[in-house]
Amino acid sequence: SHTPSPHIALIPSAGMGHLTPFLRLASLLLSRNCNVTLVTAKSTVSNAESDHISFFLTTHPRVKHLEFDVIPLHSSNPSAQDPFLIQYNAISRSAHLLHPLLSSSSPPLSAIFCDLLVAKSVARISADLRIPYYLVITTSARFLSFMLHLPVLVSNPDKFNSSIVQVEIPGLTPFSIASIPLPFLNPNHLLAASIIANVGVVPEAKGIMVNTFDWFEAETIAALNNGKVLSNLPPVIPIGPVQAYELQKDQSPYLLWLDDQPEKSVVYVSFGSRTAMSNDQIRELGYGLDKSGCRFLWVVKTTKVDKEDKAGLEELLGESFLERIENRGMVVKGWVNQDKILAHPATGGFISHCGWNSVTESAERGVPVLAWPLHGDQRVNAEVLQKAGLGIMEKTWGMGTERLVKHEEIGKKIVELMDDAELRNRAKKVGEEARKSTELGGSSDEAIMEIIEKLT
Ligand code: BUP
Repeated sequence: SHTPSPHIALIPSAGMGHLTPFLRLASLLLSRNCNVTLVTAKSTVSNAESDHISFFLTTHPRVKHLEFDVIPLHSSNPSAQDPFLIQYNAISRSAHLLHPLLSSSSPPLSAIFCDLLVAKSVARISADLRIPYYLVITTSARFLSFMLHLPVLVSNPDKFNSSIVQVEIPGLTPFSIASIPLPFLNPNHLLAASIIANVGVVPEAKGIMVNTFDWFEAETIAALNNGKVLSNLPPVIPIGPVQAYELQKDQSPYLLWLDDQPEKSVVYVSFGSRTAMSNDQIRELGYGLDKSGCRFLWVVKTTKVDKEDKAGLEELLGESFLERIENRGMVVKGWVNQDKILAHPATGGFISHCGWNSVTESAERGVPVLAWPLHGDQRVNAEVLQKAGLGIMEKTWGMGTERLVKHEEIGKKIVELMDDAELRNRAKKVGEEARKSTELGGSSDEAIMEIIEKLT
């Protein structure tokens, strides 16, 4: 007999960090014979998002696409400056508009998989239409624990303010205050407010899928699942690292350049799709890369949204810099295929802001990381990867320190990253464990199959 395939709606939030794992999951579900509807906001913040959505739909013609308008934010809130935060908030406030779209889906939906930032509206729709919903978490299980506790923390300002040393969450190793994003200490901040508004409905979800893997965050996942962190949570299900879908053959100059470099000799440098460093820090980083004597592939980003701005590299770094590094380094602006870079045999290290996708991608490829977290969940993520043996971090750099890091120290740390054979072996082991969990019969693979079977 023929069992009908489940039909799943996927609802991501804004920014590449949120969109990417949803597109990968969509591709995975298709390969497991599910019908998939992708639901996105009509306008995106970055070109990167709209380009990736169009490309994904072209290469996955079986996916249906629904778009919805977002209600613009009128706010004098000082945190309403960051275009991504504005969009998170707008999507969160507009998701109820999806009700008619989702209720008329054909074939009828079997489940909704959504981002935490739209959970509140989705929970209502899910209850009303009697369709189960699952959360898809795009950050670490450890940062998830922190977000789940945020309402409790902010209701107790005596224990949650910038003068405390650490934040305690039941069942978990305490968080140092330096790893907590300062905006979260203010419940009126747009991001904190959006999270607090949505975590209340988490217990109504059928499950919480996290783009992590059991081996990588075993203690945290166990604590979440045995009721230590919160007593009323649905199952927390590690399903990662969710893999990149096959892209076209890529002949980009930076990949051809990598082809010519010796094995594991290149340090790849990128701070993600929504973080720009100060010009002074970019300059020090450039000189630090030069000083290290290592080969490098450096993605420079001087603006928050997209990277195709024209601000000259020569102006920023000096003509002599670009001449000096000519045979040893490659500097790029614009979008690169990070997954291909990390998978390339010439890549031997990664200087990363530790956005969670970047962390899971280096885990999967077993590439050692020099963590340089800048904001948000990044420092918590950096601690996770450090603990798992995937990389190193200098605590006085980046988030929570507001210090200009000088090129001498940067150069030294890069050498440490690239020359440490033990670190390289540990990272390789992480890669093996990551791939074990996603291969047929691995923990993440089985978890996904179990969810699909329940929906069939
Ligand atoms: Br930039 C850039 N190419 O040039 P994160 C990013 N990526 O493939 P973020 C590229 O975008 P948040 C580029 O591989 C990863 O999958 C990268 O997500 C890819 O950081 C994704 O690493 C970026 O989570 O988002 O973008 O700062 O902080 O919201 O997690």
